[in-house]
Amino acid sequence: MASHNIAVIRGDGVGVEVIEEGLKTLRAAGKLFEIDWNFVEHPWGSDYYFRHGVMMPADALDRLAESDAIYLGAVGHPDIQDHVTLNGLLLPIRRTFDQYVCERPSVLYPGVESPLRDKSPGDIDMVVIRENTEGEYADVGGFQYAGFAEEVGIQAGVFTRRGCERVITYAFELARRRDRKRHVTSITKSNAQGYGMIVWDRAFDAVAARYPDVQTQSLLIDAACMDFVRRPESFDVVVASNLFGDILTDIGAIITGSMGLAASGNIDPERRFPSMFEPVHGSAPDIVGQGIANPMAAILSGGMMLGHLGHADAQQALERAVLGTIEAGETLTPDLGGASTTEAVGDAVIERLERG
Ligand code: GGG
Repeated sequence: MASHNIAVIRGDGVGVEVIEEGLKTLRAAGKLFEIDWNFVEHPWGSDYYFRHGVMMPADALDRLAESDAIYLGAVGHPDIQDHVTLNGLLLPIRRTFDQYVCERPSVLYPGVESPLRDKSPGDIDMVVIRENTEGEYADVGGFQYAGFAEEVGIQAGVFTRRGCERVITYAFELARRRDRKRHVTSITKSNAQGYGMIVWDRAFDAVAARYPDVQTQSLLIDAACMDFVRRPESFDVVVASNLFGDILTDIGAIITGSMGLAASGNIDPERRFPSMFEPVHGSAPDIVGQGIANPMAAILSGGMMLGHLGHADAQQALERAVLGTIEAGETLTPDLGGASTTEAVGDAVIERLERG
C-alpha cells in the first residue's frame, strides 16, 4: 500500500469548504486504490493573520518541506490587502519549493455550456503552463516617498534565461506527452517590453529548435486574449509568464463554463520539493458560508495530486466521477446551473467513484 504525507492548508473563505469535499474524495479514492493518506492540517491564512499578524508561522516552510505534496484551498480576505495574503503564504511556498511550473488545464466538458457561441465539448482542450517563480511576480522593487503625494513605486519583472527555458521545455514535453496537436503557443509582449520579454522570446526559440516535431506560434498577450475567446480550439499547450498566465487562465476557466471547474498544480518537475495543488479560484467572499461553492476544481486538483504522486489510475477514476456527475446534471452547484450544495456535489462524486 502506498503511503503519502499531505500538508493541507484550507486557507480562507470557500477554500475551507471545497477542501473538505476534496479530502472526502481523496479518502474514497484511497480506499479503492490502496493509498494510505496522512493529511496534516495547517490552520494558516487570514484567521491566523488576525491572531498573529502573519499568514503562517516562521517555521511553516520547514514543516511543509516534510510533506510529499501540499493541498491548498484559497487565500484572500476582504479586510486584508491581497498583496499581504499572497506574499504571506502563496508566493513564498511557490518560490521556496521551486514550483516553477503552474499547470492549468482548460477543458470544455460534456454537459457544460460555454458562454461562447457554437462551442461543443472537445472544442476547447488546452493546458496553460504558467511560469510560477519569477517574471512579473518577482519580489523586486520598492517605494520612494511612500504615502506622500509624490510617492513612487518601482516593480521589476525578472526574466532569467534559465527560468524561461526550463518552463518552456516543460511545455514542449507536455505537448509531446499529450500527443494531441503537438503545438505550443508562446505568449509575449516583446513589442513593448524590450528586455525581459526579449529574453523570453529568445528562450522560446532556443527550446523550440530542440523539438522539430512540435509546431509553434508566438502571440502577443493582447492577441492571445482575443483568440482565447475567438478561436480557443486553436490552442493545445500555451506557455506564458507569471502574470500573463494568471490572466489567461481566468479567461480559460470562464470560456469552459466556470471558475469552479478550473484545477491547477504548482509543480517542481524535478521533485526535489513538495508540489502544491489548488483550485484556480480564490476565496470568493461573496458566497462564503452559503455552502454553494463548486468543489469540483478542488477535487480535480486533488486528482492532479494523485497523478503527480504516481496514481494515474486513481486520477483517471476521480476525473471520470467528476465528469459523470457533470454530465448527469442532477447534482450541480449554481455556477453550473444547479441548486445543489458543495457537500452534495462531493457526495455525488464519491458515489460515482465507488460505482466505478
Ligand atoms: N486557490 C488559489 C487562490 O487562492 N488564489 C488567490 C490568488 O489571488 N492567486 C493569485 C495567483 O495565483 O497568482
